[in-house]
Amino acid sequence: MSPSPGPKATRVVALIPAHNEEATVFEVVRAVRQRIPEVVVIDDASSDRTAQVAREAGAVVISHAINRGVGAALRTGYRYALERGFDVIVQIDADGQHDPRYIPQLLEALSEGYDLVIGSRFLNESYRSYSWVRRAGIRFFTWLGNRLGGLRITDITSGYRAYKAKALQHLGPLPDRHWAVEQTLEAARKGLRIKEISVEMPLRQKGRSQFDLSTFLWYPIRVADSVLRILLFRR
Ligand SMILES: Nc1nc2c(ncn2[C@@H]2O[C@H](COP(=O)(O)OP(=O)(O)OP(=O)(O)O)[C@@H](O)[C@H]2O)c(=O)[nH]1
Ligand SMILES: [Mg+2]
Repeated sequence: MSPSPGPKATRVVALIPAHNEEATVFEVVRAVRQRIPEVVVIDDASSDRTAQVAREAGAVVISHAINRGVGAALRTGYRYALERGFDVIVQIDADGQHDPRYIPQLLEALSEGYDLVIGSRFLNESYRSYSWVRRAGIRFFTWLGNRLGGLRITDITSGYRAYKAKALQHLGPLPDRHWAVEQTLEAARKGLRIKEISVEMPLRQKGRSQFDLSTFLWYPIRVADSVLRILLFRR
């Protein structure tokens, strides 16, 4: 008689959205691979050597033909992870702001029963290095998400997250940009269990931020659009 199979091992994948991050992506991929061997970099049509450098560091690289934004890059990554049957997805930026040493804590919180774990810079002092405009924006959108989603979180815009695939597959597709408020609100309204952990998140040292004047001006409009869409159409 053949032995009965043991419990199925949890398959974890790390997704790293990247746009022109050749200065940091090698180190990030290397450090993530020490904790999660399967790393996928979604190269959002970088014009520098991001894709080559990520491949040299051992990541699978999926390249967009044109630049579409962080949310679109994540959409590509989620599809990859769900189609291949991964159980857990860890999401981490390519610019070095998200220290991979927090990965075990994110995974630990998932195994405690949470569906979505968010790394918060507001549970420690690192939020202080951000400009007041950015802090005020994060605080406002977090307040809005808490009010509308019945949550008690502190950093709704953080992109450092971990998900159970079973939970993620219930969420609708992300918008191309400014995806975080929409995703968190939808997750809350669909009853996903959400937890934050404290993550130190220094300012980006290299490369170029997604935030420029036009991003700042569009941000509230895009978020308002997302919030309305969730409230009206996604239940
Ligand atoms: N800037 C930018 N980043 C993208 C894009 N697509 C994917 N990314 C990646 O998405 C992640 C988050 O983007 P960031 O520009 O770091 O956004 P942020 O952390 O909110 O902003 P900073 O604190 O200024 O770095 C990074 O790993 C980027 O490389 C894009 O179209 N533009
Ligand atoms: Mg960043």
